[in-house]
Amino acid sequence: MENHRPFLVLLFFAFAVGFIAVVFVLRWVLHFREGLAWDGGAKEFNWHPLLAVTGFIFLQGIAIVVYRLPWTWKCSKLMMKLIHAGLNVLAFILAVISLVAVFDFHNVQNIPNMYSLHSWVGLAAVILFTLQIVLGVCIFLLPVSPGYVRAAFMPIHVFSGLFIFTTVIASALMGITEKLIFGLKDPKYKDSPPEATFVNVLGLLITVFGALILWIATRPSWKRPSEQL
Ligand code: ASC
Repeated sequence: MENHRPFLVLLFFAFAVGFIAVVFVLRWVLHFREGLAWDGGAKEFNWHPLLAVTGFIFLQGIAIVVYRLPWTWKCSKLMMKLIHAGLNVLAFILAVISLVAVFDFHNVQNIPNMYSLHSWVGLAAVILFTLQIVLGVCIFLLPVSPGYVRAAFMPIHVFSGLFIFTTVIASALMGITEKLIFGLKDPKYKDSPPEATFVNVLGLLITVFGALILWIATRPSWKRPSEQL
């Protein structure tokens, strides 16, 4: 029997840090900002960070490491693929709603779209994620592609998944910084009001969650036994 304890401790830690990040973003929009509504105003914008962190970061991170859970190794491979794909599709849906919220808010308020580096990197990540899901389903889930195609595509799928996840985190850090610079007027960001400190900590939590997921996903000895070859 292998010793799964280091893995389980780290996995629990990753889950806890990701969950706390979601709680932090919820407290940010409800306590420090205007709250949530679909009204074309600031409350509509607030869906953007909430759904991006919950879906595109937390759910995508969990989706990346589901194959590593020892208690799922008895489950069929198809079941695990469906869970991996399902979590990623859910992450995708939340990411798309978060984009609709921000575009709709900009259009109602006459704020230009797609000028910032945050928006370029973030939209690129959504486009690559779409491609990743479509190719992943076609190659690994549908019973159409032969084994050698799956084997050839697997390293690309793994690399692009980790790359997209990392890119989303980079985009979140830029978005957080932008929002603090735009949103904090009196006192300003540079005056370190409580909201600035709180949201800086949110950025750190997201970064630590990303590091833990990348570490867990890249340990060859923590793979599902049938895939350790
Ligand atoms: C799959 C699957 C795997 C890989 C492997 C190619 O669809 O279940 O374990 O692709 O066949 O690396």
